Amino acid sequence: MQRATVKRYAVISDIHGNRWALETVLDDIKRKGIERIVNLGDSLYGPLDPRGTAEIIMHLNSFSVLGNEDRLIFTPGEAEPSPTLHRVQKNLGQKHIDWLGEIPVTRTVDDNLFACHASPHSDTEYFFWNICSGGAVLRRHEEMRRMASGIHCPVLLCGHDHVAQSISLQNGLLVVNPGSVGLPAYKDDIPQLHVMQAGSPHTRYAILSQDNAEWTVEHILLEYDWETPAAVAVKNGRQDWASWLRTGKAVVD
Ligand SMILES: [Mn+2]
Repeated sequence: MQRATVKRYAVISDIHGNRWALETVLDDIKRKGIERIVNLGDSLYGPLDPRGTAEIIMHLNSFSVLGNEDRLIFTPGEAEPSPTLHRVQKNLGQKHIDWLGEIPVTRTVDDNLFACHASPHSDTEYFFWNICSGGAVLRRHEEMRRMASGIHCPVLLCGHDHVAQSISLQNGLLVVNPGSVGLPAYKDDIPQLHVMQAGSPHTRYAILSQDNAEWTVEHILLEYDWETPAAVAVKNGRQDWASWLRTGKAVVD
C-alpha cells in the first residue's frame, strides 16, 4: 500500500492529436490511481484527430503548458501555411482554439515541478540536445545547468524532442522528459535537418513520485493500436507520419 506521504504525478507530452495513444495512456494512469497529470504541450498538431484529442484534454483535470506547435494553431502568420496546419485549424472549433490560447507557456506545480514544453526560456530549443550537422548531440551538463538557471524547483519537466529521458544534474536538479504520447519519431528542419527517434512505436509517459525530499521517476511504454492512427495519417496525405507511427523511426532523406 502507498504511504500517505507519497505524491504521484503522471507526466504526458507531445500527444500530437493521437487520440488513440492518449486514451491508452489515460487508462493506464487511471488504473494506477494517479490523480495529478502534467501535460507538456504539443497536444493537437498533426494529421490525426486534433478535435477528439482537444475534447479529451479540455475535460481532463490536468496542469498543461503550451507547445510551439499548439501556438502555431492560433497565431496567424507564425508558421508557413501547410495542408496539415490548415486541416488542424479547420478541424478545431472556436472553443478549442480559445482554450488553447489560454494555456500558459510555463507553470509551476505544487512548488516542486517546473513544467515547460522544450526548455525553460524557449518553446523550441531542446533542453537535452544540441542539433549539429551530424544530428542530435547530448548537451554538456554545464550547458543544461545554464539553461535551467533561475529554476528553484527540484524537478524540471521538458518535452518537445519526443525522446524519454531523465538526467540528474550535479546541482541536484532532476530533469525529466516523458517522451511522446502520440508521435514516436519525426523529421524536422529547425534549426537544421535532423531526426528524433524513440526507436519503437509504443506510446510513452512518465510517473514521478515524491516521498518527502526524494523523487523517483519511472518511464512507461505501452502497446496500443498504432495501425489506426497510421491509417488516418495516410488518409490525410502524411505517409511520413504513418511510417513514424508504425516504427518509431525516422530517416533523413
Ligand atoms: Mn514541440
